[in-house]
Amino acid sequence: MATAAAPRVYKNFINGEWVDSRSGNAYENRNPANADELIGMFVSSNAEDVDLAVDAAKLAYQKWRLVPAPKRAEILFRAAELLVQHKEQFSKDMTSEMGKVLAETRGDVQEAIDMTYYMAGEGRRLFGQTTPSELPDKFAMSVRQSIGTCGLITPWNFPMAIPSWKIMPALISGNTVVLKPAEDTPLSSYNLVQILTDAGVPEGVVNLVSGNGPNAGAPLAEHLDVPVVSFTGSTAVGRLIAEACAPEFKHCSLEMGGKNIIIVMEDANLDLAVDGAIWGGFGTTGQRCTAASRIAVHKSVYHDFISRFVARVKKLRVGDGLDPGIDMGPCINEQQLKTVMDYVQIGQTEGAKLLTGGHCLTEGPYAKGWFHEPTVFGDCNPKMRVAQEEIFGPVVSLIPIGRLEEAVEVANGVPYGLSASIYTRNVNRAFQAIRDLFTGIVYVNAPTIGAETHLPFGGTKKTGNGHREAAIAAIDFYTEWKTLYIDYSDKLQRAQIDNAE
Ligand code: UN1
Repeated sequence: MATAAAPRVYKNFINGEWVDSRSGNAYENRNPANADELIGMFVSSNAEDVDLAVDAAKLAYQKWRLVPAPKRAEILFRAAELLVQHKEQFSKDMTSEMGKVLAETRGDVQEAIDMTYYMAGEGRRLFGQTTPSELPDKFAMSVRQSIGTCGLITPWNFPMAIPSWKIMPALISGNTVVLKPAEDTPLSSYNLVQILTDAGVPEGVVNLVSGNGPNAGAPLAEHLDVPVVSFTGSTAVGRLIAEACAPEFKHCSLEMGGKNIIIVMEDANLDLAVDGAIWGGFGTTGQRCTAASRIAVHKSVYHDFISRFVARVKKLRVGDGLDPGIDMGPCINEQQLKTVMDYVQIGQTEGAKLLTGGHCLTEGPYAKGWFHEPTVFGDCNPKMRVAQEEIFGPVVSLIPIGRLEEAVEVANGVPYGLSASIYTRNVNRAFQAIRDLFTGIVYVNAPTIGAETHLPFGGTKKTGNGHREAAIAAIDFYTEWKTLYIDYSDKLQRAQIDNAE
């Protein structure tokens, strides 16, 4: 009898080599659209593996920090070009392990390309300030300095983009990294690390340990030789990371939950608003921190909006993201599907009106995946759990609103503050909303998703801890300022003291 070929085992990348885990264990990475498809085995790392990776990164840091930033940049430029060459294959790999449709995984790889080019460009900037001293014959300036080894813990919903948001600014600033990618989507990180290596990143500068949070992520966040930790994921895990970082006063950047809103005013272009709500609500199966999970619609256009929106939602084709013509893929795993189903139940119990969807899909082409219908709740009270809590799935809650002030109060009345959007043709209202929405990102006449890599990304309240990713903000996180005073007067000059006396 013929036996199937043994699945490929993907190893850790430590000190420039692909190596087994000390645990001797590996876990399965399966396609969320088809559980029969085994993508590969990935090693289950433990604290010993993390120690080895951190040791390698610590050693490599001594040389890497001295490589001139424009030379570090040349490697990143090469990596960006290699990513361009491999974009199609990496996108297909990503759809297979994560489920989102090919157009979106192409976007994810493109976001990594954009970030890599952008941060490579920073290699010839990394600007500090040069400013007059208050004293004569004295020179004052500030420069950025690298910090050391960065522990990067990344989520499954943007399996290449988000690792690149962390790796590229860390590297261009002169740090070394240990990446612990999400358990569900390690192949995309494997691909990214392979590209960086092919582009010429020296051994030990980029290390990867696959595995789960408690066994691999926690020892990385706690490690005494890791002064910088960046995490994207749930608010609950973010709190654990912050606690792990606190005793050592580590740089700690957290990007966590969202409960983002689209506000549709009575003067909005309704067709445009419906387009935005479909893309914001159901893109990536709603599994984005930036997903539009609430839509507040002015009462005078509420029914018109509902009928157009629900008609469009009903037409969304759910299936395997690699099949052309599919609009929405599966949930990432069984647990996430169960969370979605629980929230559908909660919404109904709370009295929200189920306008379409509401079921998981289990028959025919859906039998082997974690599929759920795109689901819309109408007439939601803003205090309902489905309108307050992050679901991270294809569920949108519609909330009727009156004046803009009320819409802003609803928008701000959640524990999170990542992204918000308003559809209006009234410039005064648009600017009022820009001023009053307390979120890290505001869109006008565009949905809540679609952040670009050269602008700060992050949110207020329980979405973050005051840091931003992407843009120069990321460089600020991965560097320390060093302020320089050079006195060429040849005498003691005392700042703040009256020197004329
Ligand atoms: C995320 O949801 O975790 O703006 C990141 C966007 C994407 C990034 C999303 N560029 O939706």
